[in-house]
Amino acid sequence: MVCVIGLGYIGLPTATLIANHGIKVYGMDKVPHVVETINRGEIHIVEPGLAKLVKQAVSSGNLTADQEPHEADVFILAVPTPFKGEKQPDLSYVEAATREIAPYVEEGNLIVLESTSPVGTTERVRDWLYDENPALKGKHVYFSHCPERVLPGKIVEELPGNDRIIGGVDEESTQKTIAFYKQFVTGALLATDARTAELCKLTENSFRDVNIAFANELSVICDKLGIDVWELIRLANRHPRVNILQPGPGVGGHCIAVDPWFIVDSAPREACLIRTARQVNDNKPAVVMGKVYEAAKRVEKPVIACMGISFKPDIDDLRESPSLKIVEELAQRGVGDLLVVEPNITALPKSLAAHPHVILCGAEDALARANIVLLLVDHTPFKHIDRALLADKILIDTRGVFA
Ligand code: SAJ
Repeated sequence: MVCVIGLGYIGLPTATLIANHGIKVYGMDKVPHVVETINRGEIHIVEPGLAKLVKQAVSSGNLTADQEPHEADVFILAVPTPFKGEKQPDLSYVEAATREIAPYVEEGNLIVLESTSPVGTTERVRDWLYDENPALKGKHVYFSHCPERVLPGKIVEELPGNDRIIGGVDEESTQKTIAFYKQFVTGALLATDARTAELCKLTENSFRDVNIAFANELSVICDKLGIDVWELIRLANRHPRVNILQPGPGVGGHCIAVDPWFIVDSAPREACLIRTARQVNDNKPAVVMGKVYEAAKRVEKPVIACMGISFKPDIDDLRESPSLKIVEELAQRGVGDLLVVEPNITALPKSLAAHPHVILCGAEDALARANIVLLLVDHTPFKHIDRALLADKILIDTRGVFA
């Protein structure tokens, strides 16, 4: 029996995968709507292919959701780890979840932390658990970190297939966790200790952030020097050992823009490159807005087609989206009429909906009316736009779709 705490983007697919391997799973979430939706066999998040699997898991009787935890052999913590204040990790959800399961934990149980966490968190989970349930002290309870590594949009494929890092607070915990994940993960299960596993996950996302920052910095340098950054990167990447990522309007989502700060917080003096990369990426929306203000000065009545507001292509996810942030600021500053084209949503988010100069419209309509085209997200349909429609417009292409 398994109890999964937190039924969001990671907890729900994980609970579902395990349940569909014939193991009884109790999913726990504090939000009544989430629990009710899942118990109807439906989902509350957007993730391709997941709905069918949840339906299967619930109708088989192997997946049940509840607002309370449940006794189990294995407890998986999949709760958010955002940051607070001056970019410090907020572990309050992990601590609350640990204290909540404590009365249900028995000798021999395994507690797995999947949430992306700063170094030392798995050990803190152990300490919080013993603090809440002192009767367990001296008995064998196992604790591991097994960080989630799936790409939103590809979770169904990546969850069973990706290799996993498994780090216990001791060797027995590591081995017990590997034996558990073997039942439903086909990727390799790589053993280490808890602290290395924690830093490994943070390292993966920081690696990506630093590399995106390199591309973003190049785009700013190229603007200054009058060079086409897309051509530059294409050419440089023909070197056998160069592989530059793509510049954009900034880095969005919950992970890459957050996790590097956990390293900076743990080693503030040492993590210079990682901190600078974060700053470069966080500054990119301002660079894009500067270009829009310049363009707006050159036309009498600016009408701006804002192409895409999600945080990455071909999804409807607007969370921590730099593109959305740019459009919100342009709206607040009253730069002109904003025609938002976002093929993956049917209504504008609240932050834009009430604004008199912002409307959601189709690509054709927007391109017909705009004098400035601001390409923010490389959605697939945008790649097929007839270039002739852009001929008389000022084009600001943050993604190189038209390059
Ligand atoms: N981006 C660029 N240029 C690029 C690649 C990405 O600007 O060349 C931007 C995207 O537009 C987006 C942001 O970076 O705004 C992040 O997108 P992403 O697709 O790179 O990653 P996420 O945030 O959806 O998922 C990441 C993944 N981590 C890595 O690839 C190392 C995923 O495997 C993790 O599980 C996930 O974070 C997580 O939950 O931590």
